[in-house]
Amino acid sequence: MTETEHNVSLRHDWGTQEVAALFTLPFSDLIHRAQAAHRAHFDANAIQLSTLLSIKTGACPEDCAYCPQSVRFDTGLEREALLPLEQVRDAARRARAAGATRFCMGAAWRSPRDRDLDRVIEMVQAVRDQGLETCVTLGMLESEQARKLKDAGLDYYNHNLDTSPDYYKEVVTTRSYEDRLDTLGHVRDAGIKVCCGGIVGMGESPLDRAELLRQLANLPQHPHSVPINNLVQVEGTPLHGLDPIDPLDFVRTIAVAKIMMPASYVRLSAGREAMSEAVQTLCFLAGANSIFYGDQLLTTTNPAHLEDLALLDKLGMHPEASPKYSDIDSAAAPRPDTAPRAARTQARANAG
Ligand code: SAM
Ligand code: DTB
Ligand code: SF4
Repeated sequence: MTETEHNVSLRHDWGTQEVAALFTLPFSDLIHRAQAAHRAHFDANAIQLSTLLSIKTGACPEDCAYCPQSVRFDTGLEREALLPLEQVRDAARRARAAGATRFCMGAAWRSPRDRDLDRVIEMVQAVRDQGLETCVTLGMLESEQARKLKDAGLDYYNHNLDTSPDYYKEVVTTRSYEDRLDTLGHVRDAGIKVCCGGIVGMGESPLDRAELLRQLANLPQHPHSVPINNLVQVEGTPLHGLDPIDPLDFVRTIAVAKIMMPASYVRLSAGREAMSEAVQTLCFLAGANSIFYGDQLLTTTNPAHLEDLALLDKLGMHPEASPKYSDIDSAAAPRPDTAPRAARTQARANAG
């Protein structure tokens, strides 16, 4: 299917009430609809693996209330300058050896300076050379910067809307929702695939969650990848100490995202460490088909990668093979210590 044909069946005219109504469906009906939407577009047993690396850490001038990297909050985080190229290359090599197919580099900037962008472009090229898809998240971009990244071969740009327009003002004051939408427009116009999602568990209302998803689905194109983060509460940030979201409301958010954007990868993103295997499994049932994979997110921890492989194995699921580099078979990644089941999973993955 071409991109245009593909988009014909996708809706961009969601109304507030109908999205809110999806959230209130009986749980079983909601999951059934999300599974059906998911299976129309994807192998329901394959999970895409993306590994994160913070290439520039801390001392960010923005005031995002959820973020441990803002210079305004005392979170005890040590700032780090832009990493040397060799260190990025090594991390990418390790990620690929562990079975990731995409490598996402994050920088704690409001927006990149041109000389920083040139160094990031070298990193993108080094990561591509390792046979990985590339993603960066560098803050706000001008259109010319987006074009330079496209020319360097960047596959994805991550820039989240984070929450509803109304609630955004409560969480971030140093930039606006419009700023975020402008950057997304530059990325899209440059022909880079968009990775855009948000965070739940920030004290937002159920309507804010519905509105975030409505904003995402009503963009001119659905983001190729939709990360749904569960707030990682870090001491020293203003959002530390909030009541966490009910896990079933988190699952509902994943399911509604999949129903509204069925052809997009919905990523079960930050916050998995605080989730049981059962809740993560419900997220997969609800149509999540991507995870951050590796022991570290940007500045906080993530489940150990062998634990993730063991969970997929237990569920009869498998890592998605690289869509771009056909020589890479993620299912050949190091397996957890469950050889007979692992062998079955791999045989199934290879057959599909
Ligand atoms: N500085 C750039 C920006 O904000 O666009 C890129 C890096 S920023 C850390 C990338 C995304 O990480 C944010 O948009 C937010 O959605 C997510 N994030 C940051 N802190 C988080 C936290 N404590 N829990 C969950 N997600 C978080
Ligand atoms: C996204 O949506 N989540 C990632 C990635 N995009 C850049 C970041 C999660 C950060 C969690 C807190 C931390 O580790 O600093
Ligand atoms: Fe800076 Fe990004 Fe963190 Fe906001 S989310 S404080 S822009 S690193």
